[in-house]
Amino acid sequence: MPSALITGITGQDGLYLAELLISKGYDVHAIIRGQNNPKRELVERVVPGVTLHTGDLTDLSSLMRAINAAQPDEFYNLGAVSFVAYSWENAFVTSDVTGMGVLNALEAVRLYCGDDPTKTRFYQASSSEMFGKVQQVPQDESTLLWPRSPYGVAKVYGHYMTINYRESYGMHASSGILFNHESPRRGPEFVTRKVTTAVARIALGLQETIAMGNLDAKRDWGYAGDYVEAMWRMLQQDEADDYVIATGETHSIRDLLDVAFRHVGIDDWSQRVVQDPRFMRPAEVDLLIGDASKARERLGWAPTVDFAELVQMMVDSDLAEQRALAGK
Ligand code: NDP
Ligand code: GDR
Repeated sequence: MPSALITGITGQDGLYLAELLISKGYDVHAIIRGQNNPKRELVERVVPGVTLHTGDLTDLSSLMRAINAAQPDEFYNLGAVSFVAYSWENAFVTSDVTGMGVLNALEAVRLYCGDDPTKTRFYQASSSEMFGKVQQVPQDESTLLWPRSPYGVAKVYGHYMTINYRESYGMHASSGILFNHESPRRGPEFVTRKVTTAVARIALGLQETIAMGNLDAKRDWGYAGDYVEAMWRMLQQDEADDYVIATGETHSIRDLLDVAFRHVGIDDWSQRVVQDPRFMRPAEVDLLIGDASKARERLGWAPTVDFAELVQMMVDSDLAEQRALAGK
């Protein structure tokens, strides 16, 4: 039975990846942070077969303890401080966890592997935020990186450190440059979930308006369930490498609002959305659109859910959740 160790199990991707690996017959272990993590119960309910180890990406010895206990064939490093807006106000902790945490994870795997550097295969959750002020459209694995936030800078560090460990020690370390991916499990602070929750509440008469930042930014949004499949496929290759994972389509925040409001029968949302400078960023990533040709050719990977389906799936899920919360 193959085994895997995941960081970031309480996040969106951690849960989908754990479900995928369990369905493939893996013995799944995960690192959970904190003395009394409020999301432990969620993890135990959704993926009861996962063995949880207490640990933190900033604490190398805790990672070593977990890896020695789990003896994983595959290590997926999904843990991060991942909210871009938060990273300006908390740049140090973002750098520590999202940047230096990758070094700790690589080092834990390297030490565990001993004389056989490929004993445990490593996945790093890199991000399209590394492209930032984009130097090429669409973006692929060779596009120059130009991060625009402390989060983006920390991800660049983790990305190059992963490549460096592959080149220096011969580790099977791959980096997935994933574009935005969403689902009903997306954290409420991210724009898709913020919009779908608010639209559901407006449709149910629980809320009047939604306060938003920049409506002109464009993102390449895919479905998280598809993207964790790509992570797994990367670690099944003979050679480790870096891959862009994206849909190849881009949409603005306005398009997101259009699809979400239309799904609940509201065609004109202009009176429902107020612009709030609190949600504007010091430096914006204006346009992301990925070219995932390499992943399509080498991994046989393709997205299965399009933008409208994704947004509608999230609105439907939020309608059900908000109805239940309101007792409607
Ligand atoms: P989430 O924000 O949903 O989850 C982040 C996870 O990291 C949580 O489980 C959190 O645990 C954990 N974490 C935070 N701090 C630490 C720490 N000090 N030590 C260990 N774990 C920690 O992220 P997603 O699931 O959306 O994303 C997964 C990864 O992929 C992240 O690295 C993200 O940056 C990256 N990524 C995400 C994309 C997306 O569109 N979703 C696109 C590209 C990259 P806790 O509950 O304890 O806070
Ligand atoms: P992003 O995701 O920064 O791309 O990072 P987010 O959903 O937070 O923002 C996307 C775009 O929407 C604009 N925006 C708003 N964003 C939020 N959160 N709230 C608002 O009210 C709002 N109004 C407009 C933003 O300015 C931005 O342009 C996500 C994270 O998951 C990262 O961890 C990951 O690496 C990248 O995706 C790829």
